[in-house]
Amino acid sequence: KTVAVIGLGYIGLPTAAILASNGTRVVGVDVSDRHVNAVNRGEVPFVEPDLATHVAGAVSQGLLSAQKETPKAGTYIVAVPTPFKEGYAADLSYIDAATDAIIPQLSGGELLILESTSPPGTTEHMAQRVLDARPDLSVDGTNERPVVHFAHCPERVLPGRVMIELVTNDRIIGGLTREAAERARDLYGIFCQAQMHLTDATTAEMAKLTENSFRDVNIAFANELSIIAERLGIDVFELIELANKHPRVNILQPGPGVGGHCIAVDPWFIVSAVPEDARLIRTAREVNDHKPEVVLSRVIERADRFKEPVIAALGLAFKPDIDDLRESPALEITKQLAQRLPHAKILAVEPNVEQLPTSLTAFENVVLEDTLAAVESADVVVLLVDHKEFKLLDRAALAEKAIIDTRGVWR
Ligand code: SAJ
Repeated sequence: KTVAVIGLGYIGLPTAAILASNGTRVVGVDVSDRHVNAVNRGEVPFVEPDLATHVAGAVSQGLLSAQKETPKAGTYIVAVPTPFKEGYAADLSYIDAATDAIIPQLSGGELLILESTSPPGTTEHMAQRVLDARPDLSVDGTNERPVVHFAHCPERVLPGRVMIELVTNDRIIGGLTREAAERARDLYGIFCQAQMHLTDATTAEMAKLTENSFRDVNIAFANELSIIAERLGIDVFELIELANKHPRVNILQPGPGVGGHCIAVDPWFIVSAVPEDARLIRTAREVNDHKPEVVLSRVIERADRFKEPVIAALGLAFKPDIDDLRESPALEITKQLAQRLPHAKILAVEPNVEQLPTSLTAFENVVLEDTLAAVESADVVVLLVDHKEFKLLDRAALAEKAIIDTRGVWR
């Protein structure tokens, strides 16, 4: 039976491609012409290692195609964005739109899987939306109506390793009913070689949010330590290294803030679901969101010692050795420097991009520069991302510079 994957983005397309390359007939659905056309040509509209081979192979074998309309299918996998809106509640409008497009295709017996990272209760919300529109169906066979099965199977793959981690990561499968969970397990078993853990849908939703909140809270601890250590005049990286010699201590690394579209977003879904109780999780978010401001004030303090300061800002991406700028604290810091120091010249360095990102082109005092050239002509050097190019930099080039190393790579 056909599997329809709704949303051909960073998660939907790899999932569609790996199902298809294992012999399943898959129809990908997306609102974007660019994505649909690219997939039908056997191409990938973004960068992810090995994905292109899977897509090209599956399309040429006739197992994968893409379209804008939601088809009739045996299984639907919904992998659309869940951004947050004002007040940090999740914006479920993409999930609702995908559900509404599926509803007229249902006749009973189908499996609906929500993969998008979602606040607790979203799978139930989706099921209720279906039942409201289709009182002739049920989720558990009540009154002998035809059953539509619902499950939440959150993705946990790391960008850059998606095609490997889809196969090797354990999977959490939360069903609204046991049968729904078992059906979903059988589907993921087509490509997932790791363990699959069955639970209910709300626990599965929370498990995903918990994993990313765990990381956020632990990074916040490291970021708070970096501020405390500076006040005490000690090196936070040495401090953490020493504390981590304890067999039961494992502190993460401080940095200029937390970026990406997962860890900086998902904890808010817990906070907005239970605002009174999620105190630590909220505080961790605030600590991490405040860190760019702390870095900015250090840089401005140093730059103020020069009449027309030249500042090299090393790194724009949200983490090392990628070109992804989404929610990047490094990008935000560079932009704020340009805005707040109009008399300064900002040399933005990002070895993984070819052009200055559009959010920086509006500033006349910013240019994209090579690592060495930027460092050589700078008065102040601020390291924002631990890219390998920066780790390898000849330390002699840094002599006489005012340095702010947010990642501790030049210690
Ligand atoms: N960071 C630090 N210090 C650290 C570790 C990370 O400052 O010690 C920063 C990074 O620089 C970056 C941010 O945190 O700005 C997030 O990077 P990351 O590598 O921790 O995570 P992501 O956002 O790329 O991917 C996470 C992963 N989740 C976990 O590790 C629990 C991934 O497995 C998830 O699939 C992904 O979120 C997602 O889609 O939810």
